[in-house]
Amino acid sequence: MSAEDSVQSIENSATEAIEHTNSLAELEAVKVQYLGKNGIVTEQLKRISSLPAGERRGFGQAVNRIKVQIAGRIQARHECLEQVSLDQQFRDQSIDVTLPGRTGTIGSIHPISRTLWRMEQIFDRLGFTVVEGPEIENDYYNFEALNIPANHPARAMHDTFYISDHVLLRTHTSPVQVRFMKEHDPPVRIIAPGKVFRCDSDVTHTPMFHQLEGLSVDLDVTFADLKGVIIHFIHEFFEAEPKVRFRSSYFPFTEPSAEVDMGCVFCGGEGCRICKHTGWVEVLGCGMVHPEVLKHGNIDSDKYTGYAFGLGIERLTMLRYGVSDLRYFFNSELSFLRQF
Ligand code: 2NM
Repeated sequence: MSAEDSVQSIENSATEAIEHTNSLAELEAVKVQYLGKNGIVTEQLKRISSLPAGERRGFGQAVNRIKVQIAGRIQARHECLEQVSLDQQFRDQSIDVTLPGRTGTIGSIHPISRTLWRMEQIFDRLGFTVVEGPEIENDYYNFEALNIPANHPARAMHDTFYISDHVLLRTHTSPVQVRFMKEHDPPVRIIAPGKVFRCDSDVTHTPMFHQLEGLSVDLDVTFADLKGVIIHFIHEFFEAEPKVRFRSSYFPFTEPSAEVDMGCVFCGGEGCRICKHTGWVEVLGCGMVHPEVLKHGNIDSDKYTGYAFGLGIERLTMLRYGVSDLRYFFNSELSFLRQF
């Protein structure tokens, strides 16, 4: 093989090696192999001085020509591979603007709060104002002012959480209403919602639950007014017009007293588990405020009359949303809460 031919074959093999590289590292290795300090082309350049004088020029030119050629091909391949790796990097790091964004987790309103707000809206439209008061009470406001005598069963230790001799957790929100009556002359038209506490815990009772009590005191307030407000409330709250009945009952703080039932909204009165096959479900208690209670509220019971009512918010929420177990309201199960 002539010297020129062997130089040409170096160029050919270099070209092939360059074209077969698939990464910048592979290309760098080829570059070292041919153009490095001990590379194939470099070795040829070193040979020049040992050649006969007549061959040096032609051989030198040939080697230098392939050196420039190979360097140019390496450069071109370098740019190509760099572009490929850049494209890959862009693909890997690209942002898909069609993906849904990362949102924060949004909470929801607890069903008890929802129901309370609903009730407040309904009573607000009827002219009632929301009043709040302490959850820690004394026995005067929780019992005595409400005409619950010392020997009444509701006073027994097993119903009331006592903090000390005369201090306790309120068992109903009525003390709020007594406090309000003491400070305001009639007309009084208030609702008192909030937490109440009873030492009672089983499948249908929790030691803390929520109540809403209403009170209206004015001249000539009658049981008919009470009936009108209660029936209207039930129709609004359930967004239906079930039958409503007032059943004679007893509370120490009202006389006369009644418990209110409505036609079962689940079976339409046919009878089901919810209404224990009676067709009726109990909704609330109410009555005409006992004169003794008005007196404790500094209200002249010869001049004024009033009605009052009390309802359990958990119970009405269960009826309204068809919740089967009271404990769902308290165990913070997200799959339950997210439905509201
Ligand atoms: C009920 C039933 C009947 C009631 C009475 C009073 C007050 F303070 F005015 F005397 N507030 N709420 C009452 C009356 C509550 O709950 C079943």
